[in-house]
Amino acid sequence: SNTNAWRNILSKSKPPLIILLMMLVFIGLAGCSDSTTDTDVGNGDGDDNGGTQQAPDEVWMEGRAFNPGNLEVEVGTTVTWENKSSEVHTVTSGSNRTYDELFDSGNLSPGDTFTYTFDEVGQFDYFCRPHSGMTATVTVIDNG
Ligand SMILES: [Cu+2]
Repeated sequence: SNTNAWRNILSKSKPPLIILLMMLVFIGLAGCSDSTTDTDVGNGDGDDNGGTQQAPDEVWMEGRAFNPGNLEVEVGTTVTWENKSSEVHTVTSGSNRTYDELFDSGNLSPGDTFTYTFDEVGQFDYFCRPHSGMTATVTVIDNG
């Protein structure tokens, strides 16, 4: 029967054929499981949903720091902050830990995002209300 024929082939060429079959199965599985693409790169719409690639208009809260600490963007850019840490943070505009009433995210839980559109050129300092060491800057430029 067919089954016996296969059994013969497998037993006569034991290691090579079985290894070849296993490699084919492995390659097939690897080809189907490529799920590393981040659909939010670059559009800054705040729906990153845990993507692993940071877009040029994103600031991540990692540990107790904003990363990057100084983000430079073109005027008109909507910046997205995403809390990648395990603590609550805020994105609160102002220097010397004093709110200047431009933007304030309120409490951002792990995984939460906040967006703000910078319509004017300048340097915009901001800080996190719960963590005294957590300050950063967005520098807005106009390249014409
Ligand atoms: Cu914080």
